[in-house]
Amino acid sequence: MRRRVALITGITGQDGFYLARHLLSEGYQVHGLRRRTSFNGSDRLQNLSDTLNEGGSLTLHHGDMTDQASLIRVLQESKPDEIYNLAAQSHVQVSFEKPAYTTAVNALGVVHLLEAVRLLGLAEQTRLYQASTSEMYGVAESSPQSETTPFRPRSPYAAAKVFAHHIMVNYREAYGFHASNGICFNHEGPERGETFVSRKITLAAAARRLGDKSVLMLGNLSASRDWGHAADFVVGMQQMLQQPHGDDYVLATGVARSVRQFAEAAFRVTGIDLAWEGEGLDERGVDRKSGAVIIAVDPRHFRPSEVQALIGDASKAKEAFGWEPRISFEEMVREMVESDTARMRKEP
Ligand code: NAP
Ligand code: F7E
Repeated sequence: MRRRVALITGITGQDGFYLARHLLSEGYQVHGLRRRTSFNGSDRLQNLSDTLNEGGSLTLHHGDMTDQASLIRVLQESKPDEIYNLAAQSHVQVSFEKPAYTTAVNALGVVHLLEAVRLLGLAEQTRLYQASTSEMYGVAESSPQSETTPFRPRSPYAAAKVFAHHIMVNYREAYGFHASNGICFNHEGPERGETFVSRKITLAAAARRLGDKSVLMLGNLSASRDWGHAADFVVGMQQMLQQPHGDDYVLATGVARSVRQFAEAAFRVTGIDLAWEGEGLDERGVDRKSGAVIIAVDPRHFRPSEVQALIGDASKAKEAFGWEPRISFEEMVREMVESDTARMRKEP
């Protein structure tokens, strides 16, 4: 039987790593789109090309979502059965600093990809997944959020993703594309980018465990998110493309926690019991035992407009293809702190 062929844009990112690993374990031939950078050695990429590519089933291609010709070339070279569009300028705060670039990649990039598929005549044979996001709900009208909750985006990142979401639906309706949006709530893991709050916290917890006394500076401690593990979410992405028709599905755990609670869980792994003192800009997370200040607030991490709380309802995905997260929040946080500790021990 012919092996299924997948193309993953954003393969060098967190989800790209977990999805490539999952698809390779399912016997896929995997192609990945990567940008040329001056720095050639990210851990994830190294891991992908060394460990995961033992059977020669992984091929990386240079390209960029803003360069449609490069997408056309990669599609011609890979002829995928399934495309997972994970590429994005994915940092919400950075999107306020680079709104036009974020729109070019996250919104227009999706049009470049869809049109390339259409013009190359691949629409019949190729199924598409788009990385939609809970950020699209913004100041959500109701809780928990599902596929029918209206979008009220609060950042250039979210506004661009709303466009991408709708253009996927449009190609489904106009041209019969098998096109699906996975509306993913936050998902983390040891491969998470280091400037997202989860990884910032687990890196700081690991560093303190190894003797570092720096205070961790965070922004909005009250923000609340529905945090799951990326390894669970990529399974749902693949399952969406095995359905008879393209559709939109929420992937979420259904439990929300604050940034404070994330920090408490991470420092607990290292034996520190956090207590909170003061309010607003003067709030501090302190070690209950020693009184040492562990966390403080830096307003530079506040966003011009914030999404205060998100929590998802993934019952449609559960009903359609049995998707449910398997890894608990506590297990995930422990894995992240232990992984960061092990990496720091290796490379002090
Ligand atoms: P990530 O770690 O930031 O990875 C983003 C990927 O996109 C990287 O491989 C990056 O390449 C690539 N990329 C950025 N700009 C590009 C461009 N112009 N052309 C080609 N590739 C480009 O993000 P992630 O956490 O894996 O998220 C994957 C996708 O899911 C993103 O679309 C994100 O917006 C969306 N999403 C994520 C979450 C979450 O909680 N993780 C939730 C909902 C939706 P470099 O390595 O070269 O930077
Ligand atoms: O922020 C607050 C911050 O940057 C989470 C992306 O994958 O998930 C991610 O976007 C919350 C926000 O993730 C800091 O204000 C406090 O309320 O980790 P984050 P995000 O913005 O939720 C969604 C679903 C995506 O689609 C995105 O691609 O934490 N927060 N203090 C902080 N955030 C950061 N980054 N740094 C802080 O110091």
